[in-house]
Amino acid sequence: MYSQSELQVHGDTIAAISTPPGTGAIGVIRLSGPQSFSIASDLAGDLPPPRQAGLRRLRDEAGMVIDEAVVIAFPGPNSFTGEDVVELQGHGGPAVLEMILERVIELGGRPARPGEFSERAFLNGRIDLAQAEAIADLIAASSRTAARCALRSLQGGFSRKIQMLVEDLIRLRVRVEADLDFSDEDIDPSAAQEIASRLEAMRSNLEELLNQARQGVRLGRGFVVVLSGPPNVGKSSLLNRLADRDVAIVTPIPGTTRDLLRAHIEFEGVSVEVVDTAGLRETSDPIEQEGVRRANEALAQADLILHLLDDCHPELSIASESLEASDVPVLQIYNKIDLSKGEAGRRKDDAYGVSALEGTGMQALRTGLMEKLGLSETPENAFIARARHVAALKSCLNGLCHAQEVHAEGFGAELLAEELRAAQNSLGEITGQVSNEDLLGAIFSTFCIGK
Ligand SMILES: Nc1nc2c(ncn2[C@@H]2O[C@H](COP(=O)(O)OP(=O)(O)O)[C@@H](O)[C@H]2O)c(=O)[nH]1
Ligand SMILES: [Mg+2]
Repeated sequence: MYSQSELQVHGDTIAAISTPPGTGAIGVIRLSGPQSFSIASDLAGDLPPPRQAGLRRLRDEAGMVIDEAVVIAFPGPNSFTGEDVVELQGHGGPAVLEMILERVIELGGRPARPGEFSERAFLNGRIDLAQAEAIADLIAASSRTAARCALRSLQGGFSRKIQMLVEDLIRLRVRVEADLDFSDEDIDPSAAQEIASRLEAMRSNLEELLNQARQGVRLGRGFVVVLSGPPNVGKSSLLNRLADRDVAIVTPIPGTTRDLLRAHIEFEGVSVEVVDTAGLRETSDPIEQEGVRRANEALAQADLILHLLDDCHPELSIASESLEASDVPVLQIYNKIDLSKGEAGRRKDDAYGVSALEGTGMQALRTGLMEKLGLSETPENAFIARARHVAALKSCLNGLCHAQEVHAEGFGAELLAEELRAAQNSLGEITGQVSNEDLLGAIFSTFCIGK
């Protein structure tokens, strides 16, 4: 855990080109640290008043003008990093920006490591770890929904929920630890009941948050929908329909598709990858066998499985281990209703009749697919999350479940307090209240320079 004194170690001033490489109308160089203002005024002369833009000439050592730039100074602690920050908005050519950066380094700046600005913002308490990650997620967002959800995390939507749970946990710990002093006396049954119901309430809040975080991970990376079913039922035809282009080869020959085929589709601002697979069947063809193996692998990792059957022969399905063993949700689709004269659209909750050939029933299927992915109405409070957050929430949930057992079986306040402390630590890992250098290094090193 970072203590207050460690916040003071940043004696140096970091600098980086914060706009992407290449040419642009403007390019921004950012400085952060105690010497930011002195370096900037050596370069640009008098600095404009705090937070106000001023046009300045940036000069090299010999007094030659390198560029004309808009200069803005943000005094700490109310800056992005919490330190003195300067932004130099010069012309966006790589040569110009490099000359400016070089001069900043000559004047005492140090090139920033990837993510170092965000890391300093975290270490100085400007943002927590989940918010720092949300900056990277917002920049990397590939769909509008992902961007909106990342912004919500950046603004603290996710962190506040974690904080509320942490506070609940702290209150309960205080309550339980107070009992430790009276451990010789009999515990009041009504107090035990109260603790049990508080534990239960926390567990259910945590489960809800875990579900939201799982959805947040999918929103960040996009959803994966995998087509499966016996050969020749029309999986590749359905892929082509969903993608609205000719992605996969379609023939009347069973076993046409072997490799996994992927098509990126944007459904209502959310990125969805639809994966076509080899039909599942027993086969002696080694190529097709490998296809079936890959199909099963893809099925196990899907967010949703579209399981196709031929509506003329719905009995021709083969049991798939991955379908039965996994907890991946499944939509059952009866294809070729043009031949079977079957019912189009939704048949029952998770079953749809379509004709991939003629396109009938597709709208109902698309709607059902969005619903099943939990995307029909992206809730106003959806946020982006990472696998690391899900793991920490799971470990907190485990801790709470243990706490419930310990409490129910009357193992005593000491053990209960210990379980609650562990549960709270798991939550602290998400926001960085509990962290270590390795974790921080792993997180910030994936950022790009200047962030
Ligand atoms: N009549 C009819 N034929 C279809 C339909 N969907 C696919 N087919 C045909 O069924 C055969 C197998 O289709 P394909 O998409 O390759 O099936 P896959 O093996 O499951 O990928 C092809 O001849 C398709 O033209 C449909 O909805 N109606
Ligand atoms: Mg196919």
